[in-house]
Amino acid sequence: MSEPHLSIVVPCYNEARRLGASLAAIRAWAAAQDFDVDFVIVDDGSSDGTADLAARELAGAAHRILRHARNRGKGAALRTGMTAAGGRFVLLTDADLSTPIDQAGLLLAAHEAGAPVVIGSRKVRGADVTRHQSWLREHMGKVYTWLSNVLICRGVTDFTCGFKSFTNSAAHDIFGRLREDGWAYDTEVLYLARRLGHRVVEVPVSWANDPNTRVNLLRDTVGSALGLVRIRWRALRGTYRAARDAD
Ligand SMILES: Nc1nc2c(ncn2[C@@H]2O[C@H](COP(=O)(O)OP(=O)(O)O)[C@@H](O)[C@H]2O)c(=O)[nH]1
Ligand SMILES: [Mg+2]
Repeated sequence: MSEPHLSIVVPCYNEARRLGASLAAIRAWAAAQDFDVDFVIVDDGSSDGTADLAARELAGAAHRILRHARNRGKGAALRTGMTAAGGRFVLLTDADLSTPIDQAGLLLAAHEAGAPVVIGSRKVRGADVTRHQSWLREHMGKVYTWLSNVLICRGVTDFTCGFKSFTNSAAHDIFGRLREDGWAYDTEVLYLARRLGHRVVEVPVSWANDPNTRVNLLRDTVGSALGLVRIRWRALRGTYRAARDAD
C-alpha cells in the first residue's frame, strides 16, 4: 500500500485480554472511512501472547507488529512505533480505547485545519468523562498536570490522555528525540512539540476509565515526578538542542 492517510499506533503491554475487542472496533471504524488506515502495534515485552493475538485480529489489514524483547515502558514503545509509522497522520491510542476510536475524526479535522499536533483533552470545555478514575488517581493526575505546567510546559490542560495525533513529520521529529521510556513521556512529547515549533491544539474528547490499569500509583507517581526533573535538567543542559542540531 502507498502511504496511508492514517497510521494508528497502539502501545501494548500484556493486553491479550482487552486488545481483541479494541482492534475489532478500530477495524470497523477504519472500514467505514473513505481513506486508508494502517496499524502499528508495539508489543513491549508482553508475556501473555499479545503479539499473536494482534496478528490474528489484524489478518487481512495493513499492519506491522513491532516487538521489544523485554518490557521497556510506554514511552520507549511509542518511540519505536511512532517513528516507524508511515501514514500522513499518526494517531496514538491506548489499547483499552478509553477514548472511543470515533473521536479520531475530531483530531483529523483539527489537522485538516492546519494543526501539526492534536491532543485529546478531558479538561477543556466540551470534554465528556463518562467513567471517572478513582478519587486518588484523579487527584494525582491533577498534581502531575500542575507540576508539568510549572516545570516543563505551560498552558496544557491534559498531558496524559492516551489519544493524540501528529502529522507524519511532527511524529518523527518529536518521537525520534524522546528520551523518557516511562510515563513522563507524555510531558516530554509536549515539551518537544513546543520546542520544535509544532503548534499544539487541544481537542475535547469523550473518555471512560477502564479500571484495569498497569499504573502502580505509588511507584509510577514517584517515577513520573523524577521524569519531569530529568526533562527539566536536559532542557537546562541543552540536551534537546544538541539532538536537534545533530540532524
Ligand atoms: N508499551 C508499553 N505500553 C504500556 C506499558 N504500560 C502500559 N502500557 C500501555 O499504555 C496504555 C495505557 O495503559 P493503562 O494500563 O490502561 O493505563 P491507564 O489508562 O493510564 O490506567 C495501554 O495501551 C497499555 O498497554 C508498558 O510498559 N509498555
Ligand atoms: Mg487505561
